[in-house]
Amino acid sequence: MAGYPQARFLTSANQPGQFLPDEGAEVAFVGRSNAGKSSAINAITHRRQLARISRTPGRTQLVNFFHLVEGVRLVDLPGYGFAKVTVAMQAHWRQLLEAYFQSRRCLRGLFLAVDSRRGLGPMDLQMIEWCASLGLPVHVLLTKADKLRRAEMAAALRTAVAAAGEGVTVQLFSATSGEGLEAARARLQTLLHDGAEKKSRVRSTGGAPGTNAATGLG
Ligand SMILES: Nc1nc2c(ncn2[C@@H]2O[C@H](COP(=O)(O)OP(=O)(O)O)[C@@H](O)[C@H]2O)c(=O)[nH]1
Ligand SMILES: [Mg+2]
Repeated sequence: MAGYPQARFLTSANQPGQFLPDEGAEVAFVGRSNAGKSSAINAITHRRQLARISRTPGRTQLVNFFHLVEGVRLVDLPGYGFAKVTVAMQAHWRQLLEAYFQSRRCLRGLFLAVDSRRGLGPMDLQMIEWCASLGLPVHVLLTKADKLRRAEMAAALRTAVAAAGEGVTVQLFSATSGEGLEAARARLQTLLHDGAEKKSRVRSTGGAPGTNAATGLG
């Protein structure tokens, strides 16, 4: 498969009012800052330009929408774990993510990018828990697998599968080597076609992860 030749950047949102109309289907990418989200979107779509856009400083704190095919979008959500973040920025990020997750009936699932060398951190686990409470499927990409030896890859996968828990799918991925690329595209297609159809998502959840002071955005 050659990717998504029609993929293109649509818009960035800094507040819920700027989200695109809630129609069709979308899958959102989330993870720590630098985990490899933008590179994964680039590799999966096979469009270099997209990753460059979502790496542009200033856009990393925004919700970036990409057209994939007719009626279908990818969404690059602002990353977490960045050290230099003010309390005001954290509050803004939480509010933006909560609004996004709670308002998008078109959201079919989440791709969670996790650096395969670091494994799942507390924020990743909170994100998984939060999605479970919303009935949203999560697929973990263990990124930068090209940095690991085969045995290390197997160990990283085992550890992540155990940490992520039931109902979460996990795979090794490398935007550089193409490892896991077809598996990721297949999972994306499955989510877009069979993912959670949100009728009325629970509103009274614990809210977005990131309440602890050590949590930065990126
Ligand atoms: N070796 C390697 N480096 C990667 C890979 N994916 C991303 N990176 C690097 O990791 C850094 C962060 O990637 P980026 O996609 O911008 O992460 P984001 O902040 O989650 O969007 C960049 O320097 C990338 O070149 C990969 O598969 N292999
Ligand atoms: Mg990025």
